[in-house]
Amino acid sequence: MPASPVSRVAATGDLRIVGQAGSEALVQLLTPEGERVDHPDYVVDAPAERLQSLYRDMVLARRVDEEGTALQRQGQLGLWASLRGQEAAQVGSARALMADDMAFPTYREHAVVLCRGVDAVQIMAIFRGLTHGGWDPHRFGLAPYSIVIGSQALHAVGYALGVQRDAARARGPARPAGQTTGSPVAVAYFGDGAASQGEVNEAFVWAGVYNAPVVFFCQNNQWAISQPAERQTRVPLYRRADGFGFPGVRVDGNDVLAVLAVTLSALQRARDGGGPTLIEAFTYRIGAHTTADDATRYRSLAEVETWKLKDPLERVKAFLHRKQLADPAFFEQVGAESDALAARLRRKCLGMADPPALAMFDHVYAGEHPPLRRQRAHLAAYLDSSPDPGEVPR
Ligand SMILES: Cc1ncc(C[n+]2csc(CCOP(=O)(O)OP(=O)(O)O)c2C)c(N)n1
Ligand SMILES: [Mg+2]
Repeated sequence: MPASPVSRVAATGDLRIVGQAGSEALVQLLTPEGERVDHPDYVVDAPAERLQSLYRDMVLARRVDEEGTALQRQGQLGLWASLRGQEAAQVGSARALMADDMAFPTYREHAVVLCRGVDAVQIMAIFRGLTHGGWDPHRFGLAPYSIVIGSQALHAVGYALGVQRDAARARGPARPAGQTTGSPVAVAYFGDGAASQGEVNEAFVWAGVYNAPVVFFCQNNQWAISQPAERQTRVPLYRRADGFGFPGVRVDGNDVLAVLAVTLSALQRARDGGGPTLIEAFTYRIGAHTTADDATRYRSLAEVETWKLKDPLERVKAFLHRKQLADPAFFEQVGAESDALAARLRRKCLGMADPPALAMFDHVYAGEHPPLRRQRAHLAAYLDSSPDPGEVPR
């Protein structure tokens, strides 16, 4: 298929994208050793500032993740789902998005959240159990986290179909169905395990049949809690797209440049009315599933150590060093920024006030209804009567 053009890609920076999704091999532009390699379908011309900025995003995301893990261990958060190892997959894809695109994350997309402009403090508030959502989805072009595996793939397709219909209505009935040039795109993030869910497969059906402007971004981090990826599929995940009638591409998920290039291309395709793409970002979950999991019970240390050698941050750092695209002052400045962010996060997190217990009933339904009213009244009466509000009501 022809190269994806033009205007929206140009608007995202000095990246030159050639080619299309559908390549058989793993797309890689930066090796684990930090060497630039060519790919016949994806050519990226990334200036120093853009590489520095991607590196900075990944450093800050990793730091937020480290603080999240530490705060959970100190009893300040109820749970934390680590993104360690997946920084390139998340930053590369999120930095390809335009402001009016809409991302639908799982519970692990902290770097995506940061790239969309949300304060990391809001992520902490979620894992501290203080908010139902954490941010305004419309303002940030980012749906709330979804714990229900795979559900957000259907949400993304529903949103994409809405975008498609809005565009069709705005432009008049003469437009061919699926023609959405320049329109926003929905991006569904999900994992290798979620790829087995009915919702994800139903989302593929709808997206394929209606040519929806959606990108399915699967982070194959090799594990779904304790289930290895080979228990989810007999073919590489990206090839599942064939059966639904749209292209699939497997990208080195630890290579931020390759992820950026592949995602930009898929987004452009969707904007041009070309329909969905499945991107499989081949990566690895370095940490446990969450702080409630002990990964040493089901996987070997050797496997983890092998993947650590493919660290997404180190390869960009090595490239920046080797090509003298960043001086020591840059790395010092990023380090200082990361320290300041961590200190602010800790201070803000520890200072968060508990919401009133009755606030748990707010915003659960669009409107009030009798059972909800009864439950709220029951809890209110209990709280009034009990000397110890921490006690579970019977
Ligand atoms: C519908 C549903 N079923 C089961 C679970 C429990 N669960 C939470 S995470 C998870 C594994 C998800 O694995 P994957 O999609 O690979 O994402 P990862 O956690 O590796 O990022 C499961 C089964 C859930 N949250 N929702
Ligand atoms: Mg997984």
